[in-house]
Amino acid sequence: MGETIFSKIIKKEIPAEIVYESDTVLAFRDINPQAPVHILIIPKIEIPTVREINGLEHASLLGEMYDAANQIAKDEGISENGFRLVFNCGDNGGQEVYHIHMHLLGGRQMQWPPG
Ligand code: DGP
Repeated sequence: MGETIFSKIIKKEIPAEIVYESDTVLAFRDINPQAPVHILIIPKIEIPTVREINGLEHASLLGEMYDAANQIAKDEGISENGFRLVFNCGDNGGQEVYHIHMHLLGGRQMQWPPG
């Protein structure tokens, strides 16, 4: 399994603006923000895409990622007005980094459908 830029961020080999960290989850600001608040929430273990997620194995990890998203949304002051959580998967999903990541976007009115 190939190492991604996110593995280097987890190991603190390259810098990122980290906003949340636990033993299993890390969250940092997206380098190319698409909204006033744009944070990536990632597991510390390498899972390339959502396709490799298995409910039995990863349930608690996913729960932690959603807990982190809710906590960060509160910390960033976007919880009450609402926000968007997105996992891109594979080429058609627009995934660029093959280490699963939840995008937390907020601070403006989101549009639908997405591009
Ligand atoms: P996706 O297209 O869903 O794979 O999103 C990947 C996101 O990762 C994209 O919004 C830009 C962000 N990104 C890529 N490289 C870096 C980096 O080195 N640092 C940070 N903070 N974000 C990055």
